[in-house]
Amino acid sequence: MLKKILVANRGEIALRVIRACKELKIASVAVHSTADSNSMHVKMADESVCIGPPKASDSYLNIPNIIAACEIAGADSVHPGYGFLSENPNFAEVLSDHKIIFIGPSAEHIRLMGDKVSAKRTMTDLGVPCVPGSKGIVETIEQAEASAKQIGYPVIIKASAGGGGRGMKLVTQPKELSESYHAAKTEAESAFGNDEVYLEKYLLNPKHIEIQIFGDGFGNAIHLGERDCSIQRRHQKVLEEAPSTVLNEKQRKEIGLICAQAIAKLKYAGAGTIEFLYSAGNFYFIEMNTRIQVEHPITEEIFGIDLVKEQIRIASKQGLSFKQEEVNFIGHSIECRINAEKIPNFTASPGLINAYHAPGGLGVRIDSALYTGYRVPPYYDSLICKLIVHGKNRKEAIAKLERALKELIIDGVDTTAGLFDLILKSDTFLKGTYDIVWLENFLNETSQAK
Ligand code: MV4
Repeated sequence: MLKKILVANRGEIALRVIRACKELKIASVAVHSTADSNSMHVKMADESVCIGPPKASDSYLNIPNIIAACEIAGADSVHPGYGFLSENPNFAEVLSDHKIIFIGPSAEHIRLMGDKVSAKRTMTDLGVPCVPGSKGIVETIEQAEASAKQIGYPVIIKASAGGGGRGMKLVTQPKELSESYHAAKTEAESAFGNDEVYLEKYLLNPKHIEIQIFGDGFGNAIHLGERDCSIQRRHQKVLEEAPSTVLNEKQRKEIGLICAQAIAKLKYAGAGTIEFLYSAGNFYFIEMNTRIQVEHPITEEIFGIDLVKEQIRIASKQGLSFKQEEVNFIGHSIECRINAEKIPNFTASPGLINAYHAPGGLGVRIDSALYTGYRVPPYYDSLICKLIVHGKNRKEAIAKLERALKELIIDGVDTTAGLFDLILKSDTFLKGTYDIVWLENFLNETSQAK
């Protein structure tokens, strides 16, 4: 087993990893910028190392500083959390050069999935259904025209180095293609230093459904069902739930098995998420994330499995603690992401937390690094609290959420918590038939109603 894990992250996910370390009797090392000296993750870890000034590029993203922190603390491994260096193949490589274990997949697998064209080619070859599109990178406008004609409009141009919605261009008619193609390449070059783009059929109003997988690195892999992450605003997820209201047991088993088999064939090691667009009963692969995700708790709640502990087990070459046939999910779980932002424009709202009270009770979980007297710094992600509920069915989960939201107090900064009271009253949400465009339309309608 690993002996000392350095947690290369901050906020609630750093706490999440430290908690897993404590239960596994593994020593934990927090790293922090000078803006985070008073943060909960620093207080909760066994020891801490300052890694630089507030700017993330000088601290949480600074690879030499993090390696130095590992050396100072004598850490044998690093958990990257999500964001920051979690999907940086160079980081995984440098750690391995220093004989430090990266708790995550190999640099090769991170690189393979970070490049969206190679990810799609790999998944296609492994029998995973993908969105119809160009055969690899589109090198010229002539190729783009031929490809778009074959796919059929509307098409979407995506940057191979992009992902998560960055660097995409929707093209509805042939006459718009040339301008969009050149603009997409220029934007991709300046955003990612790589102008490679590819084309896909643009799917209208799909759901975003993702499959949680784990590989042990030796050719064994399992899936832990799906999460419906369709409720989002500007590519930021707002509320996630598991299981999805639109899948039956047969569909779930089928897509889960396809994913697990692909991951096994790759000899992938660690946690991963395979993202699909889901439309008219069909799954279309778009991207794979090679990290633990923000919304992992809803899978933990319904399966009763600690995903971070499984990551640590895999990194210490102990394999998974369970087999596919030994696990099943129970009930329904929902996560609300509460951000320090002011509605309706979602502008950042950092500042002093005057009062904080977390809800509790059966089936209510809070993953947060907040405490009364804490000052939310202006330098990082605005996520300050995840409220997660688990009920025996969706109706009970919704009732618990409604109740828990009433108990939650976050005073001193503006938050997005009020948004969830509105969402929970919507018929479309209650039916579960929402798609990826639903929330933005709903927000426009409700703000007009005022
Ligand atoms: C798409 C799409 C429709 N058709 N690809 C946005 C994030 C990135 N992961 C992929 N995205 C999309 N790709 C095709 N071929 C629509 C989106 C999309 C979306 C996807 C998931 C969640 C929210 C979204 C919001 C707008 C667009």
